[in-house]
Amino acid sequence: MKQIFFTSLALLLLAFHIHVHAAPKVNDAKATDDNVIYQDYLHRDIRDDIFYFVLPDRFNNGNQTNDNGAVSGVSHGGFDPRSERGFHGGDINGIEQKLAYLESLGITAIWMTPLLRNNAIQKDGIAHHGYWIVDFTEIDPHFGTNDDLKQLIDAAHRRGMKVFFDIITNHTADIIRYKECHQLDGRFIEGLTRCEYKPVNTAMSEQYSPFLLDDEANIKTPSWLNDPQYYHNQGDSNFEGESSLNGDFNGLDDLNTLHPKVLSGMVEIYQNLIAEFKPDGFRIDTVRHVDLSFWQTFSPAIVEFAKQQGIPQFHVFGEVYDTNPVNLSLYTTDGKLPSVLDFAFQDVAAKIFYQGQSPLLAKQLFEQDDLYKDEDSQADLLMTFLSNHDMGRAGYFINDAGIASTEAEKLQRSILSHAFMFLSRGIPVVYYGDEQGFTGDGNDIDAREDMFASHVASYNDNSLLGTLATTADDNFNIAHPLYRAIAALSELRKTERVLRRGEYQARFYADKENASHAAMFAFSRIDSSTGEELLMVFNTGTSLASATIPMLVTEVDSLLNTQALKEAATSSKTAISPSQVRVNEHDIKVSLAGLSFEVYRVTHRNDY
Ligand SMILES: [Ca+2]
Ligand SMILES: [Ca+2]
Ligand SMILES: [Ca+2]
Ligand SMILES: [Ca+2]
Repeated sequence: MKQIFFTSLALLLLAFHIHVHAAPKVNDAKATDDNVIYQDYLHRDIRDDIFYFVLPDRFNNGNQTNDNGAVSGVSHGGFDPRSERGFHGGDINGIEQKLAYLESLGITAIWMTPLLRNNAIQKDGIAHHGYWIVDFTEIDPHFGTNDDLKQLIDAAHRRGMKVFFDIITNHTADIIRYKECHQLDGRFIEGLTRCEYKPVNTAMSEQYSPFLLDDEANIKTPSWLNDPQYYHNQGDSNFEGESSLNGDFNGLDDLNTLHPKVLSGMVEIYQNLIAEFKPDGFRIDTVRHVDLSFWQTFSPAIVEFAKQQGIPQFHVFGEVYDTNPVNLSLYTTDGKLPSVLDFAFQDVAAKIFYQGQSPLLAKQLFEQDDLYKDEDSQADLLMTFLSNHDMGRAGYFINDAGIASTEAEKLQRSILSHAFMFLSRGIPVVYYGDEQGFTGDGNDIDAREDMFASHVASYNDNSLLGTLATTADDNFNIAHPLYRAIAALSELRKTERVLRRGEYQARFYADKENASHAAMFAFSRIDSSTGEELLMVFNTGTSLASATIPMLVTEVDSLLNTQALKEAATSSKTAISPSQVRVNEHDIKVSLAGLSFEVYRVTHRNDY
């Protein structure tokens, strides 16, 4: 039998790599196809996209005259660049100015937190995040104008990039008060800080008595939103049971999404936005806090309307904040959403790459992929991510887990988890700032640092991964090792169609957690029509390990590895450790340095 043996000098941690494998083989015809795909945003399949999720307020300030929003009224004020909660000045113009930065990172789709006009200041904070909408037809003046957004979308489209809106149907800003909880001036009755949830499904069920302050009686647009009859009015959610569906999120007015007027009104609101702006898709907020029946009508109505508007690949994905694929998949099947954010993937990636738990978790995750399958959804439409604006960042989870012994190891863990995201099934979503090694102090506002030079003390005292810079500096560094790593992973994903379409197949997971190779795992992506296969091998442990993978192959070519991701970004030449792949009669044996991965193209034996 034919046997091929080759080795590469692979590097441990901060080492420089000498790449002796065959260079990636670029098929010219395929590269041309891919170029067409990546210019043609309108017809590009969503599985070909690479997302960047950004809070516009925290990204780039392109227009300092709008930093305080409207001249007066509820959408005025809140600019406070020293506060984690304040508006910091970033805006739509600012994103447009940085499209080249995103393009060279490999990004093909931008998802922005909501841009519609908000109630700028509420009892528990400031609307820098955009989730407190009062006007569903107009862009918030802190972020720009409707024309600014059209200009951004045009500029993105000229680069072949898609633009996604973050939409909300669950609630509006906190405008409605309850007589039982609030005084006539809107403040809580003395001694109260919230309105206890009143259950609906009991014999004693009752609602609160809603009222509006005189100067806020007509501030919502469209005007039907000002009528309290369209809201649940049951008080504040305690995030459990029925209150999760019917309760107010810290006072945010929870819409009665079972009311036909609310359903048709929300469909109309978002159809109008599609007609006006021609975005490429929606991310839907707080999906599990709205009745499933709402989504069953809303989602097909939106996708169908977008098609009529000439957006054939319009994509919708929901935020179902749940790590159980059984619960997530309920919304892509019964709920008729094309896709959801894959919180289960995030959970598993964090456990394996940040906490050092068993790679068997990945095997178990992917084994549940059939749950997502129906006529219009499947697991490779899931949106995979490692960090977000609510949970916190990869860099924070790595710090918090406490097992990384050096800064270099922390960087390595972030790179490795990003590789896992780009090489797994699903559509990768990079959280803004992760490519600059941002860490954050925790969740929510602690994970929303500025890309421009920040004035927030609690951000600026953080140490970032892969750089000596802090968030007090402007961080659009295209030489940052994470930026470089993500750019290389994006490039491979774009070049290798099988990474976007291939079927997942488990290739190696140790069956004993204490075995010497227990930290290794391997899976393939396979094109079922051509048999083309890429094999991904990961060593999630900190020391050199080997795995014997049962495969009948003649040839194994390396396409990308940890070291190649780092070679351009670091000049130190230390601790060199060999990685090897050897093809045997019935298997291949792969040895990898600690915290590294390698992608191989495998050629099957003819007699296989
Ligand atoms: Ca601004
Ligand atoms: Ca609700
Ligand atoms: Ca309220
Ligand atoms: Ca801090």
